[in-house]
Amino acid sequence: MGKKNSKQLSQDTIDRLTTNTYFTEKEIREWHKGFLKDCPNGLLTEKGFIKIYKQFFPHGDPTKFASLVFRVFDENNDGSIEFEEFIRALSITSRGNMDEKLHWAFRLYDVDNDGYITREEMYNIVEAIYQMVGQQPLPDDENTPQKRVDKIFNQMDKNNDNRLTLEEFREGSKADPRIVQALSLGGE
Ligand SMILES: [Ca+2]
Ligand SMILES: [Ca+2]
Ligand SMILES: [Ca+2]
Repeated sequence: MGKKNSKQLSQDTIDRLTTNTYFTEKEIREWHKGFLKDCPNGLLTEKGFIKIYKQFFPHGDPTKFASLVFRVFDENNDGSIEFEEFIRALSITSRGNMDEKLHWAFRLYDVDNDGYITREEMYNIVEAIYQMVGQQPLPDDENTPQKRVDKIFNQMDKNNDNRLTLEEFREGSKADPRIVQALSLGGE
């Protein structure tokens, strides 16, 4: 498949998306209209993506978090989100089942894509969430990013090798659903 005109929504694309996502054809067409309104050339750039987040988090700085989420949306790593990538990500984050959401979240946390989440990677995300909501943790706060990460890690890292596999992440998140909730910030 070559690079098609990204502005047009072909029947092929619609069929593929209705098969692979939780959206109906009608919803997909609606989303496409809105997508083109925001991105007239059919491609959502990182800059545009950050701008959308800024509308939702006017009191904080969502730049870092939005950049991290952008990576997960941009499946083919070409530096922009095309409509299909947008819909697939939206389908999982808004309507996906627990396993799909967890797998998606795992990809978000695993920034270097090596199949493991390290403490640093998790710290990175938690810190980005704090920045986004504009919350300044107090030095003695129970909930500083560092303390939260250590707590989550100790709970999840069953074999104590200082990195989380998808399986450890999945089991740990099921035991503590707040982790998944934190991720739907911006999803709904
Ligand atoms: Ca892309
Ligand atoms: Ca990693
Ligand atoms: Ca481990």
